[in-house]
Amino acid sequence: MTMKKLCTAGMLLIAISAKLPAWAQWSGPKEKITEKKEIKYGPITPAHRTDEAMERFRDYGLGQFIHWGIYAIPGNEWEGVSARNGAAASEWIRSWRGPRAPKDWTKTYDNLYKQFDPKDFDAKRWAKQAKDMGAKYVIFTTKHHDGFAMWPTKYSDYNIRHTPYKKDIVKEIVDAYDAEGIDVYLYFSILEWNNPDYMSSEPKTEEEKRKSARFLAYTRNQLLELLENYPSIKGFWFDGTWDRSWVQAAEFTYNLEKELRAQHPGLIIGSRFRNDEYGKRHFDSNGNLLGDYEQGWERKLPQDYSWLNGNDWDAVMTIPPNGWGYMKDWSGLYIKDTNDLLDMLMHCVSMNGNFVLNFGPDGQGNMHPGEDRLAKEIGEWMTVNSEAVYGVRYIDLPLSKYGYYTKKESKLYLTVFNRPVNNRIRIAIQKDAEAVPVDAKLLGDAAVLTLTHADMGLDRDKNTYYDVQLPADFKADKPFVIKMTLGTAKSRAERLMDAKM
Ligand code: H79
Repeated sequence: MTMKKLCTAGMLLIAISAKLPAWAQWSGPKEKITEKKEIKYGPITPAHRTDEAMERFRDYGLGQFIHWGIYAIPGNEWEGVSARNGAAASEWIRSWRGPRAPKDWTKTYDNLYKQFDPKDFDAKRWAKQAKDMGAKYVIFTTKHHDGFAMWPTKYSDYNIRHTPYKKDIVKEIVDAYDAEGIDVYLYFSILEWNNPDYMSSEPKTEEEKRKSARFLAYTRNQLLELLENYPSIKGFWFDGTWDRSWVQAAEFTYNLEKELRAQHPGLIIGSRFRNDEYGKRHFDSNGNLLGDYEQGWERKLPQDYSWLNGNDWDAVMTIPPNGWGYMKDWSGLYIKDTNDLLDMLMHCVSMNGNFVLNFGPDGQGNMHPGEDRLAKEIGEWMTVNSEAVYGVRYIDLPLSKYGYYTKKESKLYLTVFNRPVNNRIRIAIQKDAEAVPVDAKLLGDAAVLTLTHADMGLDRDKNTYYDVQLPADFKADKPFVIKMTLGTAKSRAERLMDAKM
Protein backbone atom coordinates (compact mmCIF):
# COMPACT_ATOMS: atom_id res chain seq x y z
CA MET A 1 0.00 0.00 0.00
CA THR A 2 1.28 3.47 -0.83
CA MET A 3 1.72 6.08 1.87
CA LYS A 4 -1.17 8.07 0.43
CA LYS A 5 -3.55 5.12 0.52
CA LEU A 6 -2.49 4.26 4.07
CA CYS A 7 -3.25 7.80 5.22
CA THR A 8 -6.64 7.78 3.54
CA ALA A 9 -7.50 4.48 5.21
CA GLY A 10 -6.38 5.86 8.56
CA MET A 11 -8.46 9.00 8.16
CA LEU A 12 -11.47 6.94 7.16
CA LEU A 13 -11.11 4.88 10.33
CA ILE A 14 -10.91 8.01 12.43
CA ALA A 15 -13.98 9.40 10.67
CA ILE A 16 -15.97 6.22 11.30
CA SER A 17 -14.92 5.89 14.92
CA ALA A 18 -15.75 9.53 15.62
CA LYS A 19 -19.41 8.77 14.92
CA LEU A 20 -19.58 5.85 17.33
CA PRO A 21 -20.07 6.09 21.07
CA ALA A 22 -16.73 5.41 22.78
CA TRP A 23 -17.64 1.91 23.96
CA ALA A 24 -18.78 0.73 20.54
CA GLN A 25 -15.19 0.75 19.38
CA TRP A 26 -14.46 -2.38 21.39
CA SER A 27 -17.74 -4.05 22.24
CA GLY A 28 -21.39 -3.37 22.69
CA PRO A 29 -24.92 -4.71 22.58
CA LYS A 30 -25.54 -7.78 20.45
CA GLU A 31 -26.72 -7.18 16.92
CA LYS A 32 -30.47 -7.51 16.53
CA ILE A 33 -31.57 -10.47 14.46
CA THR A 34 -34.30 -9.49 12.06
CA GLU A 35 -34.70 -12.66 10.03
CA LYS A 36 -35.11 -16.13 11.57
CA LYS A 37 -33.22 -18.97 9.89
CA GLU A 38 -33.61 -22.74 9.86
CA ILE A 39 -30.64 -23.97 11.87
CA LYS A 40 -29.45 -27.55 12.06
CA TYR A 41 -26.50 -27.03 14.35
CA GLY A 42 -27.81 -24.59 16.92
CA PRO A 43 -27.70 -24.88 20.72
CA ILE A 44 -27.71 -28.36 22.28
CA THR A 45 -28.37 -27.38 25.88
CA PRO A 46 -31.25 -25.17 27.08
CA ALA A 47 -30.70 -21.41 27.09
CA HIS A 48 -30.56 -21.15 30.87
CA ARG A 49 -29.61 -24.49 32.40
CA THR A 50 -30.94 -24.93 35.92
CA ASP A 51 -29.14 -28.16 36.87
CA GLU A 52 -26.85 -28.31 39.88
CA ALA A 53 -23.60 -28.02 37.88
CA MET A 54 -24.74 -24.84 36.19
CA GLU A 55 -26.04 -23.34 39.45
CA ARG A 56 -22.58 -23.96 40.89
CA PHE A 57 -21.00 -22.14 37.96
CA ARG A 58 -23.35 -19.22 38.56
CA ASP A 59 -22.26 -18.96 42.18
CA TYR A 60 -18.45 -19.02 41.70
CA GLY A 61 -17.85 -15.28 41.45
CA LEU A 62 -14.07 -15.59 41.36
CA GLY A 63 -11.93 -18.00 39.38
CA GLN A 64 -8.27 -18.54 38.61
CA PHE A 65 -6.84 -19.06 35.12
CA ILE A 66 -3.43 -20.71 34.79
CA HIS A 67 -1.43 -20.54 31.57
CA TRP A 68 1.39 -22.99 31.87
CA GLY A 69 3.32 -24.71 29.15
CA ILE A 70 6.63 -24.70 27.30
CA TYR A 71 6.37 -20.91 26.84
CA ALA A 72 7.03 -20.61 30.58
CA ILE A 73 10.70 -21.44 29.95
CA PRO A 74 11.54 -18.33 27.86
CA GLY A 75 9.14 -16.13 29.85
CA ASN A 76 8.81 -13.71 26.92
CA GLU A 77 12.54 -13.31 26.33
CA TRP A 78 15.46 -15.33 25.06
CA GLU A 79 19.14 -14.90 25.90
CA GLY A 80 18.49 -11.43 27.26
CA VAL A 81 16.47 -10.25 24.24
CA SER A 82 12.86 -9.32 24.91
CA ALA A 83 10.12 -10.68 22.66
CA ARG A 84 8.00 -7.58 23.30
CA ASN A 85 6.78 -6.19 19.99
CA GLY A 86 8.05 -9.34 18.28
CA ALA A 87 5.51 -11.87 19.54
CA ALA A 88 1.79 -11.20 20.12
CA ALA A 89 2.01 -12.33 23.76
CA SER A 90 4.27 -14.33 26.06
CA GLU A 91 2.42 -17.61 25.37
CA TRP A 92 2.69 -16.74 21.67
CA ILE A 93 6.49 -16.55 21.79
CA ARG A 94 6.85 -19.42 19.33
CA SER A 95 5.59 -17.04 16.65
CA TRP A 96 8.29 -14.46 17.45
CA ARG A 97 9.30 -12.75 14.20
CA GLY A 98 11.23 -9.66 13.20
CA PRO A 99 14.77 -8.36 13.43
CA ARG A 100 15.27 -9.20 17.11
CA ALA A 101 13.93 -12.75 16.89
CA PRO A 102 16.61 -15.37 17.61
CA LYS A 103 17.91 -17.34 14.63
CA ASP A 104 16.00 -20.59 14.00
CA TRP A 105 13.68 -19.62 16.82
CA THR A 106 10.80 -21.95 15.90
CA LYS A 107 13.15 -24.90 15.94
CA THR A 108 14.60 -23.83 19.27
CA TYR A 109 11.10 -23.46 20.68
CA ASP A 110 9.93 -26.83 19.42
CA ASN A 111 12.85 -28.43 21.27
CA LEU A 112 12.39 -26.56 24.53
CA TYR A 113 10.22 -29.35 25.93
CA LYS A 114 13.44 -31.34 26.36
CA GLN A 115 14.30 -28.89 29.15
CA PHE A 116 10.90 -28.72 30.82
CA ASP A 117 11.61 -29.83 34.36
CA PRO A 118 9.82 -27.58 36.87
CA LYS A 119 11.72 -28.44 40.03
CA ASP A 120 9.64 -26.19 42.28
CA PHE A 121 6.24 -27.27 41.00
CA ASP A 122 3.88 -28.22 43.77
CA ALA A 123 0.26 -28.32 42.66
CA LYS A 124 -0.86 -28.35 46.29
CA ARG A 125 0.86 -25.04 46.89
CA TRP A 126 -0.92 -23.47 43.93
CA ALA A 127 -4.27 -24.91 44.98
CA LYS A 128 -3.77 -23.60 48.52
CA GLN A 129 -2.93 -20.17 47.14
CA ALA A 130 -6.02 -20.19 44.93
CA LYS A 131 -8.13 -21.23 47.90
CA ASP A 132 -6.69 -18.46 50.05
CA MET A 133 -7.35 -15.97 47.27
CA GLY A 134 -10.99 -17.05 47.23
CA ALA A 135 -11.11 -18.75 43.82
CA LYS A 136 -13.97 -21.21 43.43
CA TYR A 137 -12.79 -22.63 40.12
CA VAL A 138 -9.62 -22.94 38.12
CA ILE A 139 -9.13 -23.09 34.36
CA PHE A 140 -5.90 -24.87 33.48
CA THR A 141 -4.19 -24.95 30.07
CA THR A 142 -3.92 -28.57 28.97
CA LYS A 143 -2.73 -27.53 25.50
CA HIS A 144 -2.13 -24.08 24.05
CA HIS A 145 -1.71 -23.11 20.38
CA ASP A 146 1.82 -24.60 20.31
CA GLY A 147 0.25 -28.07 20.54
CA PHE A 148 2.19 -29.20 23.60
CA ALA A 149 0.06 -31.40 25.88
CA MET A 150 0.52 -31.08 29.63
CA TRP A 151 -0.91 -34.58 30.04
CA PRO A 152 0.52 -37.83 28.66
CA THR A 153 -1.81 -38.02 25.68
CA LYS A 154 -1.85 -41.20 23.64
CA TYR A 155 -2.50 -39.21 20.48
CA SER A 156 0.67 -37.13 20.14
CA ASP A 157 4.25 -37.49 21.29
CA TYR A 158 4.56 -33.80 21.95
CA ASN A 159 3.56 -34.11 25.58
CA ILE A 160 4.71 -33.96 29.19
CA ARG A 161 5.73 -37.65 29.26
CA HIS A 162 8.63 -36.82 26.94
CA THR A 163 10.05 -34.03 29.08
CA PRO A 164 12.54 -34.61 31.91
CA TYR A 165 9.61 -33.94 34.27
CA LYS A 166 7.62 -36.89 32.88
CA LYS A 167 4.74 -36.77 35.37
CA ASP A 168 1.15 -35.93 34.43
CA ILE A 169 0.77 -32.26 35.31
CA VAL A 170 -2.94 -32.14 34.50
CA LYS A 171 -3.53 -34.94 37.00
CA GLU A 172 -1.51 -33.18 39.67
CA ILE A 173 -3.53 -30.01 39.14
CA VAL A 174 -6.88 -31.81 39.13
CA ASP A 175 -6.07 -33.77 42.29
CA ALA A 176 -4.71 -30.79 44.20
CA TYR A 177 -7.56 -28.43 43.31
CA ASP A 178 -10.17 -31.13 43.90
CA ALA A 179 -8.70 -31.62 47.36
CA GLU A 180 -9.17 -27.91 48.08
CA GLY A 181 -12.77 -28.04 46.85
CA ILE A 182 -11.99 -25.85 43.83
CA ASP A 183 -13.77 -26.91 40.62
CA VAL A 184 -11.49 -27.67 37.70
CA TYR A 185 -12.08 -26.61 34.09
CA LEU A 186 -9.68 -27.54 31.34
CA TYR A 187 -8.51 -24.97 28.81
CA PHE A 188 -8.00 -26.57 25.42
CA SER A 189 -6.92 -24.77 22.27
CA ILE A 190 -8.07 -26.47 19.11
CA LEU A 191 -5.51 -24.91 16.79
CA GLU A 192 -2.01 -26.36 16.67
CA TRP A 193 0.87 -24.47 15.12
CA ASN A 194 3.20 -27.44 14.88
CA ASN A 195 0.84 -30.11 13.60
CA PRO A 196 1.23 -30.83 9.88
CA ASP A 197 -2.41 -31.96 9.78
CA TYR A 198 -3.59 -28.58 11.04
CA MET A 199 -4.50 -25.86 8.57
CA SER A 200 -6.20 -22.58 9.22
CA SER A 201 -8.06 -22.37 5.92
CA GLU A 202 -10.85 -24.53 4.64
CA PRO A 203 -9.59 -27.87 3.28
CA LYS A 204 -10.03 -27.90 -0.51
CA THR A 205 -7.90 -30.61 -2.14
CA GLU A 206 -8.33 -34.33 -1.41
CA GLU A 207 -5.03 -34.29 0.45
CA GLU A 208 -6.18 -31.35 2.60
CA LYS A 209 -9.48 -33.04 3.29
CA ARG A 210 -7.68 -36.16 4.49
CA LYS A 211 -5.47 -34.06 6.76
CA SER A 212 -8.42 -32.15 8.10
CA ALA A 213 -10.37 -35.34 8.82
CA ARG A 214 -7.33 -36.72 10.66
CA PHE A 215 -7.00 -33.55 12.66
CA LEU A 216 -10.66 -33.54 13.68
CA ALA A 217 -10.46 -37.18 14.73
CA TYR A 218 -7.33 -36.38 16.73
CA THR A 219 -9.06 -33.49 18.50
CA ARG A 220 -12.03 -35.69 19.34
CA ASN A 221 -9.72 -38.38 20.69
CA GLN A 222 -7.89 -35.94 22.92
CA LEU A 223 -11.08 -34.47 24.32
CA LEU A 224 -12.58 -37.86 25.08
CA GLU A 225 -9.26 -38.83 26.61
CA LEU A 226 -9.31 -35.80 28.91
CA LEU A 227 -12.83 -36.68 30.07
CA GLU A 228 -11.81 -40.26 30.66
CA ASN A 229 -8.58 -39.41 32.49
CA TYR A 230 -10.01 -36.63 34.66
CA PRO A 231 -13.63 -37.50 35.36
CA SER A 232 -13.99 -34.95 38.18
CA ILE A 233 -13.59 -31.92 35.90
CA LYS A 234 -16.59 -29.64 35.57
CA GLY A 235 -16.05 -28.20 32.13
CA PHE A 236 -13.89 -27.14 29.21
CA TRP A 237 -12.73 -23.66 28.28
CA PHE A 238 -12.10 -23.76 24.54
CA ASP A 239 -9.87 -21.47 22.54
CA GLY A 240 -8.43 -21.27 19.01
CA THR A 241 -11.73 -22.07 17.31
CA TRP A 242 -11.83 -19.16 14.90
CA ASP A 243 -10.05 -20.64 11.88
CA ARG A 244 -12.04 -21.65 8.81
CA SER A 245 -10.90 -25.26 9.13
CA TRP A 246 -12.84 -25.57 12.40
CA VAL A 247 -15.68 -23.22 11.46
CA GLN A 248 -16.52 -25.23 8.32
CA ALA A 249 -16.80 -28.43 10.39
CA ALA A 250 -20.13 -27.44 11.98
CA GLU A 251 -21.70 -30.87 11.68
CA PHE A 252 -18.66 -32.53 13.22
CA THR A 253 -18.40 -30.07 16.11
CA TYR A 254 -22.15 -30.32 16.80
CA ASN A 255 -21.90 -34.09 17.07
CA LEU A 256 -18.75 -33.82 19.14
CA GLU A 257 -20.42 -31.50 21.63
CA LYS A 258 -23.26 -34.01 21.97
CA GLU A 259 -20.78 -36.81 22.50
CA LEU A 260 -18.81 -34.90 25.15
CA ARG A 261 -22.00 -34.10 27.01
CA ALA A 262 -23.21 -37.69 26.83
CA GLN A 263 -19.87 -38.87 28.16
CA HIS A 264 -19.86 -36.38 31.01
CA PRO A 265 -23.31 -35.32 32.30
CA GLY A 266 -23.34 -31.79 33.67
CA LEU A 267 -20.33 -30.75 31.58
CA ILE A 268 -20.07 -27.00 31.13
CA ILE A 269 -18.90 -25.64 27.78
CA GLY A 270 -18.64 -21.99 26.82
CA SER A 271 -19.76 -20.31 23.62
CA ARG A 272 -16.32 -20.41 22.01
CA PHE A 273 -16.41 -24.10 21.15
CA ARG A 274 -18.35 -24.10 17.93
CA ASN A 275 -20.51 -22.30 15.41
CA ASP A 276 -23.63 -23.05 13.39
CA GLU A 277 -23.60 -24.17 9.75
CA TYR A 278 -23.61 -20.54 8.59
CA GLY A 279 -20.33 -19.95 10.43
CA LYS A 280 -21.87 -17.86 13.23
CA ARG A 281 -19.72 -18.25 16.34
CA HIS A 282 -20.72 -17.83 20.04
CA PHE A 283 -24.33 -17.12 19.02
CA ASP A 284 -26.10 -18.89 16.19
CA SER A 285 -27.71 -17.10 13.26
CA ASN A 286 -30.86 -16.59 15.31
CA GLY A 287 -28.89 -14.98 18.13
CA ASN A 288 -29.09 -17.96 20.49
CA LEU A 289 -26.14 -18.75 22.71
CA LEU A 290 -24.07 -21.76 21.61
CA GLY A 291 -22.97 -23.48 24.80
CA ASP A 292 -23.76 -22.80 28.42
CA TYR A 293 -22.25 -19.39 28.96
CA GLU A 294 -20.95 -16.49 26.91
CA GLN A 295 -17.21 -16.77 26.53
CA GLY A 296 -16.42 -13.59 24.64
CA TRP A 297 -15.23 -11.43 27.52
CA GLU A 298 -11.49 -11.80 27.16
CA ARG A 299 -9.57 -8.84 28.59
CA LYS A 300 -12.72 -6.75 28.40
CA LEU A 301 -15.90 -6.23 30.39
CA PRO A 302 -19.45 -5.44 29.34
CA GLN A 303 -20.31 -1.85 30.08
CA ASP A 304 -24.01 -2.42 30.44
CA TYR A 305 -26.01 -5.32 31.84
CA SER A 306 -28.36 -5.21 28.84
CA TRP A 307 -25.48 -6.27 26.56
CA LEU A 308 -25.59 -9.72 28.15
CA ASN A 309 -29.18 -10.59 27.26
CA GLY A 310 -29.50 -12.44 30.56
CA ASN A 311 -26.86 -15.03 29.62
CA ASP A 312 -24.31 -16.51 31.97
CA TRP A 313 -20.75 -15.41 31.26
CA ASP A 314 -17.19 -15.20 32.49
CA ALA A 315 -14.49 -12.61 31.94
CA VAL A 316 -10.87 -13.72 31.79
CA MET A 317 -8.24 -11.13 32.65
CA THR A 318 -4.49 -10.73 32.56
CA ILE A 319 -2.54 -8.85 35.22
CA PRO A 320 -0.22 -7.11 32.72
CA PRO A 321 -1.95 -5.46 29.73
CA ASN A 322 -1.63 -8.65 27.68
CA GLY A 323 0.38 -11.85 28.09
CA TRP A 324 -1.06 -14.95 29.70
CA GLY A 325 2.02 -17.15 29.95
CA TYR A 326 4.95 -16.31 32.22
CA MET A 327 6.46 -12.88 31.59
CA LYS A 328 9.67 -12.52 33.49
CA ASP A 329 9.93 -8.78 32.93
CA TRP A 330 6.98 -6.63 33.93
CA SER A 331 8.98 -3.38 33.90
CA GLY A 332 7.52 -0.50 31.95
CA LEU A 333 4.11 -2.16 31.74
CA TYR A 334 0.97 -1.13 33.56
CA ILE A 335 0.37 -3.86 36.10
CA LYS A 336 -3.19 -3.99 37.42
CA ASP A 337 -3.24 -3.52 41.17
CA THR A 338 -5.53 -5.10 43.74
CA ASN A 339 -8.06 -2.28 43.57
CA ASP A 340 -8.19 -2.52 39.76
CA LEU A 341 -8.83 -6.24 40.00
CA LEU A 342 -11.41 -5.96 42.78
CA ASP A 343 -13.18 -3.32 40.71
CA MET A 344 -13.35 -5.75 37.77
CA LEU A 345 -14.41 -8.59 40.05
CA MET A 346 -17.33 -6.59 41.41
CA HIS A 347 -18.17 -5.25 37.96
CA CYS A 348 -18.52 -8.87 36.78
CA VAL A 349 -20.47 -10.30 39.68
CA SER A 350 -22.82 -7.31 39.75
CA MET A 351 -23.79 -8.38 36.19
CA ASN A 352 -24.02 -12.14 36.89
CA GLY A 353 -20.58 -12.95 35.51
CA ASN A 354 -17.56 -14.74 36.95
CA PHE A 355 -14.22 -12.98 37.05
CA VAL A 356 -11.26 -15.22 36.20
CA LEU A 357 -7.82 -13.87 37.03
CA ASN A 358 -4.88 -15.26 35.09
CA PHE A 359 -1.59 -16.51 36.50
CA GLY A 360 1.42 -17.41 34.37
CA PRO A 361 3.88 -19.49 36.40
CA ASP A 362 7.55 -19.71 35.41
CA GLY A 363 9.44 -22.69 34.02
CA GLN A 364 10.32 -23.93 37.50
CA GLY A 365 6.74 -23.93 38.75
CA ASN A 366 6.71 -20.65 40.68
CA MET A 367 4.13 -17.96 40.27
CA HIS A 368 5.45 -14.52 39.36
CA PRO A 369 6.24 -12.63 42.60
CA GLY A 370 3.75 -9.95 41.52
CA GLU A 371 1.05 -12.60 41.18
CA ASP A 372 1.85 -13.93 44.66
CA ARG A 373 1.41 -10.43 46.08
CA LEU A 374 -1.90 -9.80 44.29
CA ALA A 375 -3.30 -13.22 45.24
CA LYS A 376 -2.50 -12.49 48.87
CA GLU A 377 -4.08 -9.04 48.83
CA ILE A 378 -7.21 -10.24 47.04
CA GLY A 379 -7.46 -13.11 49.53
CA GLU A 380 -7.23 -10.74 52.48
CA TRP A 381 -10.02 -8.66 51.00
CA MET A 382 -12.13 -11.72 50.26
CA THR A 383 -11.78 -12.98 53.83
CA VAL A 384 -13.82 -9.98 54.94
CA ASN A 385 -15.97 -9.32 51.89
CA SER A 386 -16.58 -12.53 49.94
CA GLU A 387 -20.22 -12.52 51.04
CA ALA A 388 -20.76 -9.80 48.43
CA VAL A 389 -19.14 -12.01 45.75
CA TYR A 390 -20.30 -15.62 46.07
CA GLY A 391 -23.76 -16.68 44.97
CA VAL A 392 -24.87 -13.12 44.34
CA ARG A 393 -27.04 -11.84 41.50
CA TYR A 394 -27.65 -8.71 39.51
CA ILE A 395 -30.17 -6.29 41.00
CA ASP A 396 -32.07 -3.83 38.86
CA LEU A 397 -31.26 -0.60 40.67
CA PRO A 398 -30.15 2.74 39.24
CA LEU A 399 -26.34 2.54 38.90
CA SER A 400 -24.43 3.75 41.90
CA LYS A 401 -21.74 6.41 41.64
CA TYR A 402 -19.96 4.78 44.56
CA GLY A 403 -19.50 1.23 43.33
CA TYR A 404 -21.33 -1.99 42.48
CA TYR A 405 -24.48 -3.60 43.85
CA THR A 406 -24.87 -7.30 44.32
CA LYS A 407 -27.80 -9.13 45.85
CA LYS A 408 -28.41 -12.41 47.63
CA GLU A 409 -31.94 -13.19 48.78
CA SER A 410 -32.97 -10.30 51.06
CA LYS A 411 -29.44 -8.91 51.34
CA LEU A 412 -28.22 -6.04 49.24
CA TYR A 413 -24.48 -5.29 49.03
CA LEU A 414 -22.85 -2.14 47.81
CA THR A 415 -19.10 -2.47 47.31
CA VAL A 416 -17.83 1.08 47.59
CA PHE A 417 -14.84 2.14 45.46
CA ASN A 418 -15.57 5.87 45.40
CA ARG A 419 -16.15 7.21 48.88
CA PRO A 420 -17.97 10.56 48.99
CA VAL A 421 -16.42 13.48 50.90
CA ASN A 422 -19.45 13.78 53.20
CA ASN A 423 -19.29 10.07 54.07
CA ARG A 424 -22.92 9.72 53.06
CA ILE A 425 -23.65 6.91 50.66
CA ARG A 426 -26.88 7.58 48.83
CA ILE A 427 -28.80 4.57 47.55
CA ALA A 428 -31.27 5.39 44.78
CA ILE A 429 -34.19 3.01 44.64
CA GLN A 430 -37.30 3.05 42.48
CA LYS A 431 -40.27 4.68 44.25
CA ASP A 432 -42.39 1.64 43.45
CA ALA A 433 -39.77 -0.89 44.65
CA GLU A 434 -41.29 -3.61 46.79
CA ALA A 435 -38.26 -3.86 49.04
CA VAL A 436 -36.01 -1.07 50.23
CA PRO A 437 -32.96 -0.97 52.52
CA VAL A 438 -34.09 -1.23 56.13
CA ASP A 439 -30.74 -1.63 57.89
CA ALA A 440 -27.07 -1.27 57.05
CA LYS A 441 -23.68 -2.32 58.33
CA LEU A 442 -20.17 -2.77 57.00
CA LEU A 443 -18.89 -6.24 56.26
CA GLY A 444 -16.23 -7.05 58.81
CA ASP A 445 -17.72 -4.69 61.41
CA ALA A 446 -20.65 -5.40 63.71
CA ALA A 447 -21.67 -1.76 64.23
CA VAL A 448 -25.02 -0.70 62.84
CA LEU A 449 -24.86 2.26 60.46
CA THR A 450 -27.41 5.04 60.44
CA LEU A 451 -29.82 4.62 57.55
CA THR A 452 -32.29 7.35 56.74
CA HIS A 453 -34.88 7.82 54.06
CA ALA A 454 -34.01 10.92 52.04
CA ASP A 455 -37.10 11.68 50.02
CA MET A 456 -35.62 14.41 47.90
CA GLY A 457 -38.80 15.27 46.07
CA LEU A 458 -37.15 15.99 42.75
CA ASP A 459 -39.75 16.63 40.10
CA ARG A 460 -40.49 13.66 37.81
CA ASP A 461 -37.92 11.57 39.68
CA LYS A 462 -38.81 7.88 39.63
CA ASN A 463 -36.45 7.22 42.53
CA THR A 464 -36.33 7.81 46.21
CA TYR A 465 -33.17 7.70 48.31
CA TYR A 466 -31.72 5.95 51.32
CA ASP A 467 -28.69 7.44 52.99
CA VAL A 468 -26.13 5.36 54.79
CA GLN A 469 -23.87 7.42 57.02
CA LEU A 470 -20.30 6.21 57.41
CA PRO A 471 -18.58 7.13 60.67
CA ALA A 472 -16.14 9.98 59.99
CA ASP A 473 -13.38 8.03 61.78
CA PHE A 474 -13.89 4.96 59.58
CA LYS A 475 -10.64 4.36 57.71
CA ALA A 476 -10.42 2.33 54.53
CA ASP A 477 -7.57 1.94 52.08
CA LYS A 478 -9.43 -0.69 50.10
CA PRO A 479 -12.96 -0.88 48.76
CA PHE A 480 -15.47 -1.81 51.46
CA VAL A 481 -18.90 -3.37 51.46
CA ILE A 482 -22.11 -1.98 52.91
CA LYS A 483 -24.50 -4.81 53.62
CA MET A 484 -28.16 -3.93 53.79
CA THR A 485 -31.35 -5.86 54.44
CA LEU A 486 -34.13 -5.31 51.95
CA GLY A 487 -37.55 -5.09 53.58
CA THR A 488 -40.82 -3.23 53.63
CA ALA A 489 -40.49 0.52 53.56
CA LYS A 490 -41.33 2.28 56.83
CA SER A 491 -41.95 5.52 54.99
CA ARG A 492 -43.05 6.07 51.44
CA ALA A 493 -41.95 8.70 48.98
CA GLU A 494 -44.40 11.58 49.30
CA ARG A 495 -46.47 12.46 46.28
CA LEU A 496 -45.64 16.04 45.45
CA MET A 497 -47.27 18.13 42.80
CA ASP A 498 -45.41 18.31 39.50
CA ALA A 499 -43.44 21.43 38.81
CA LYS A 500 -44.81 23.68 36.07
CA MET A 501 -42.46 24.55 33.27
O1 H79 B 1 -4.69 -18.07 25.83
C1 H79 B 1 -4.82 -16.67 25.74
C2 H79 B 1 -4.37 -16.17 24.41
O2 H79 B 1 -3.12 -16.68 24.01
C3 H79 B 1 -5.48 -16.68 23.51
N1 H79 B 1 -6.66 -16.59 24.35
C4 H79 B 1 -6.24 -16.24 25.69
C5 H79 B 1 -7.14 -16.84 26.74
C6 H79 B 1 -5.55 -15.94 22.27
N2 H79 B 1 -5.22 -16.49 21.13
N3 H79 B 1 -5.38 -15.64 20.19
N4 H79 B 1 -5.83 -14.54 20.72
C7 H79 B 1 -5.94 -14.67 22.03
C8 H79 B 1 -6.13 -13.39 19.92
C9 H79 B 1 -4.93 -13.10 19.14
C10 H79 B 1 -4.94 -12.17 18.21
C11 H79 B 1 -3.75 -11.78 17.53
FE1 H79 B 1 -3.13 -12.15 15.72
C12 H79 B 1 -2.50 -12.38 17.57
C13 H79 B 1 -3.65 -10.58 16.83
C14 H79 B 1 -2.33 -10.46 16.38
C15 H79 B 1 -1.62 -11.57 16.83
C16 H79 B 1 -3.77 -13.91 15.02
C17 H79 B 1 -2.61 -13.56 14.38
C18 H79 B 1 -4.72 -12.91 14.74
C19 H79 B 1 -4.11 -12.00 13.96
C20 H79 B 1 -2.82 -12.39 13.73
